[in-house]
Amino acid sequence: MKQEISKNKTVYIAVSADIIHNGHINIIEQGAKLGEVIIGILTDDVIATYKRLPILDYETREKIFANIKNVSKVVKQDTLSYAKNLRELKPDYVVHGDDWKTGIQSNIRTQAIEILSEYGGELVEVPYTVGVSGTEIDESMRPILNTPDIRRAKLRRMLKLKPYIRVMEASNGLSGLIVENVKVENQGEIKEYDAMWVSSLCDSSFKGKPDIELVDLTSRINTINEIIEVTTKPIILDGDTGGRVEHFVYNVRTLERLGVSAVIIEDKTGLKQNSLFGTDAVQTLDDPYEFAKKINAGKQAQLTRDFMIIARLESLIAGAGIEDALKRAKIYIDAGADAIMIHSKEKDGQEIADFLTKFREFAPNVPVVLVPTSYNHFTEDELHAMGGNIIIYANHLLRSAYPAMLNTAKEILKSGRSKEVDGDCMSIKEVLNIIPEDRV
Ligand code: SPV
Ligand code: MG
Repeated sequence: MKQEISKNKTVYIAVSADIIHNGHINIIEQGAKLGEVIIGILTDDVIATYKRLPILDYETREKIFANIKNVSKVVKQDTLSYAKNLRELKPDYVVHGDDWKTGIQSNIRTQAIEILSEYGGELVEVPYTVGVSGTEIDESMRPILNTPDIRRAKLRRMLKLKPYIRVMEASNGLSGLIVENVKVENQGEIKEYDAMWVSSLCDSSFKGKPDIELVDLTSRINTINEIIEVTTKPIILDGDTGGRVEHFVYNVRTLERLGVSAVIIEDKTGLKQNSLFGTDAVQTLDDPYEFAKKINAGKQAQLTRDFMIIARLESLIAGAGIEDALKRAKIYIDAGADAIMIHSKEKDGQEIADFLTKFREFAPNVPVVLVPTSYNHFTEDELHAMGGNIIIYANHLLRSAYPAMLNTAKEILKSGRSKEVDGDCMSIKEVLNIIPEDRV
């Protein structure tokens, strides 16, 4: 008799389930005792916004779940909140592991309970399956599932799934690890960096060299390899001017092979000077049609669909104005640029805003990269609202590391011993623990 009643009941279980483990199966089994199991699968964009890109895409995860024993139906859950699906499906039960009572998911739980009570539904919490953690399995699998092909494709996947991409400079293995692993919890959301920027300014500065294309590609590739070896996030390379067309085409393939996702090249010629000098240095803009040829040759040379060549407009840096930048943007997009970067060293960000308003009139869907080093009062959300899709913090790890190192060096000199800097330094134990030996 009991069995009969439960047949008419429905049970809703939401999963992201990139990696399926016996914890999921336990919950489905528990759910099946109560009624017909409907699985709500979180969509790729929802997962990408609250944690990392899923390893398996929605379609694959849907197929897998539809074929699991005791699952009657699979539906999309396209928000982190259960609200929409619960109101639509009105399941008799929601089944979830009891691990969501605390932590980041507790708000979602509270809301689900409220909605269930609107129509008399019930939340059933089953004890968390001890000994399996999806997060731990995910973390241990990511380095393995990180072939150059998978890694390279991540940037384009993110561009499709996320409102904007947050990028931080990484200039060696250690700073790569920071960008890879640092997370903060903010209003129920875990925030982390999406990708890494291998800056010419920082790569050169860490080598004690000026940012004038003196550090050659072989050396830049060593840096990239160092980062690639210990991280999984997509890499955007600052490719300076891209050099000669004849060299650029080879370099594109080298970068693709490594698993780099994008190279950004700037439309300057002659001795390259860092853009943040502005017109205090000689900034010579390339002929736009010559630069377009370089972009086009690169696009022809690339072997994969995923790799991106991004055209960086230096008109505002060189004092040539917004109209010049817009004209060039059109030419570079026609030549095949996958995105543009507009750079400015003005503090108020007005010329960036004005450029973007006009740019979006003729290129509504071309991704735009912004590097808000000077106009850093804007939040990411504001930059996104202005038209930015990739936001790069281009040099902040270098800029914070250098003064800290300098201060320590000075204090030891002053004191004639190192005791005074104990408070500024991490302990040796912490150093030894930054990098676990069994990472790979
Ligand atoms: C870099 O990080 O090397 C860049 C950005 O090219 S900027 O320094 O602002 O020119
Ligand atoms: Mg640079």
